[in-house]
Amino acid sequence: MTGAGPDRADFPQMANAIRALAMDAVEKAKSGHPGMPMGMADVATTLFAEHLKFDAGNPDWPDRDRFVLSAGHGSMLLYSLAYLLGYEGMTLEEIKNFRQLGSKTAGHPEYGHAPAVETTTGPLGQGLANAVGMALAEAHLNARFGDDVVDHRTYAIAGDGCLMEGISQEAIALAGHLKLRKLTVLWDDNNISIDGPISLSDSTDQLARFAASGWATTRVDGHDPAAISAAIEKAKASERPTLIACRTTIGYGAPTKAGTAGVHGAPLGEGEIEGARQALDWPYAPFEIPEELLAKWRAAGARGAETRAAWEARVAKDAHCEAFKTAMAGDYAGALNKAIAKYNASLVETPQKLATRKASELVLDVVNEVVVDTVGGSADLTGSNNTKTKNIDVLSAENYAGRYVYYGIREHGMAAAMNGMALHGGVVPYGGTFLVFTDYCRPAIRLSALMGVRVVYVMTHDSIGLGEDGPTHQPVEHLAALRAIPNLNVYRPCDGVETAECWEMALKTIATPSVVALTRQGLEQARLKPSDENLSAKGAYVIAGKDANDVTLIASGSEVSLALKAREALAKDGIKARVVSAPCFELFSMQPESYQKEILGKAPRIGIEAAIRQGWDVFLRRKDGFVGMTGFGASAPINDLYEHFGITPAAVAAKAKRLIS
Ligand SMILES: Cc1ncc(C[n+]2csc(CCOP(=O)(O)OP(=O)(O)O)c2C)c(N)n1
Ligand SMILES: [Mg+2]
Repeated sequence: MTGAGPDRADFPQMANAIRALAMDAVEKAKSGHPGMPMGMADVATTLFAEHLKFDAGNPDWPDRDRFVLSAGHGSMLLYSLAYLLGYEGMTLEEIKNFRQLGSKTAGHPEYGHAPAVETTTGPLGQGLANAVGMALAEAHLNARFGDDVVDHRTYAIAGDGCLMEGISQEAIALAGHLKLRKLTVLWDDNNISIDGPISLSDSTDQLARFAASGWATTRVDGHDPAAISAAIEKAKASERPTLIACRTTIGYGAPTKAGTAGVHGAPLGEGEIEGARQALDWPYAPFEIPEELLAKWRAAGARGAETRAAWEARVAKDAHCEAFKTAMAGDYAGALNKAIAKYNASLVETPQKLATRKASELVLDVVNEVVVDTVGGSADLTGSNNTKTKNIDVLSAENYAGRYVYYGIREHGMAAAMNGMALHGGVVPYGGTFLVFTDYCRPAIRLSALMGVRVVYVMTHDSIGLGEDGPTHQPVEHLAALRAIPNLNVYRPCDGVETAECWEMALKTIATPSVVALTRQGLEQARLKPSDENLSAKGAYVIAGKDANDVTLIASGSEVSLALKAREALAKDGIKARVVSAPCFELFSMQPESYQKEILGKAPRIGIEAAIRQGWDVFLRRKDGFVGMTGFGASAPINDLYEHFGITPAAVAAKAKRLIS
């Protein structure tokens, strides 16, 4: 196993080093959260010095245990650990620059900024659900590649806040159901949140709640390393995920503020820090860590080096070595290119009228064959989202090697778990629900984008085109709301060919998540000519009337065929309309100005989308027109709805005539 670490007798002073750095850094920054790191210092010390499998010299070692600080406000806990353990780049200077522009030590842990930060946390509860995704990815890869290649655990520190957030219920229920035994949650059970004692707002029996979802549970004194260690040891042997309730004192060591909300999120102040130094028997200057103690921490950081080296040697000889490396690299561009081009050529040869959700399923048949590392799923809408292809099995507690997760009616948990899976690496997660319920996923989608991870959100029933289910199910503002998220590509393909192109792009953009918005209703195939190029890759392109210059009709998804019909109607009156298909606004915005100008031309423009106009300024100027929605939809058959809301070829043609007259 891992090499010998420091002696348990050293733990109290090692933990005090975390406390001191947290106090000092928050004081210097004049902002931050000292209470949580001071309270959880003993738990973190015990975990990192005795249990966690990691090598500070190789933070990206694929078989490391994952550690998630779900209570992200306690970021100084993670930064202190990273410095003390000797992660490269996490210097004392960085600690002193806590919360300053350009430092690695941002207010909350930001993925990609600093080593040891496995995920961005801060929005409470997200980290917990990320950890479930990481444990799920581990279980899957372990089943595929065996213990010799993949065999690690996932630990998360969660606070009262994480456990109160609704997402925690989705996450723990999913983890319990899937029996993710290598997942351990260390709950900072300190009875305090910002407004005061937890009794102000909650009286849940958390252990009973977790147990009801199939978890093993235990309670320890979070300031007793022996007890903490024994509980972690027990968790390692458990057949179920484990919750360890760690009873702690927030701001442990602060003479007057410990145990109160006052220590949660503000500097302690000079006098209180002085008192804490005395109470903790910590006679050192601010940011000073005695050399001998630092050496003990550094020894803890190097504990896993031998295990890591042995793993590398073993994996190099393993039969799964190549497949594992391919999975971890996650670059499928070449293989996808060929497969999608071939598939699209077949569609052009035999055009099909398809709902794009069905087209997505057909493309996924191809994708899942070529990209064997996808793990799909849906939040209880498998038959509607068309996310399960015939060639993949169900991933369950009995078959972790499966590639399809029945996430249950847990959109938020699904989205956050997919973030965890993508962060873990080795799998490419995609998952579906109705587009209108992106609202239920939004906090996690935002984090996919902020972190820059490849998650594909398959969002069907993308407009009033879904018909009778009515306005609760008909997205109108969702495309705009999603397009407002930076670093998120929102695709709305118009037919089978574009659907395949959009899927190809979604899988190729490794540092950007994607939403693929798909129709319930059937659409005529709009792309009928062969093309060597992925035309959707530039976000928008001319689909008809390249040389027309009276009016330019720009549409996405289901409205492209409508624009093509309007073009025909206008032609009868001698008006030449160009039609631009715009499957991805974000990719179009990234094109050079010359391309954008060439596509849009100089004529008056009309945007057409069965959604609100907001966000269309990518294409439309003040004087241009828009045909779409201005309010909620209604419950009725699809044709009646399009007629009722005036989204018809005739309405577009009439608007075009007004614009150019
Ligand atoms: C989703 C979300 N809502 C609100 C906040 C603001 N917030 C940060 S910490 C916190 C209290 C958390 O309490 P707890 O987890 O018990 O942390 P402790 O005070 O024990 O450190 C709140 C409300 C947040 N970060 N995320
Ligand atoms: Mg608390």
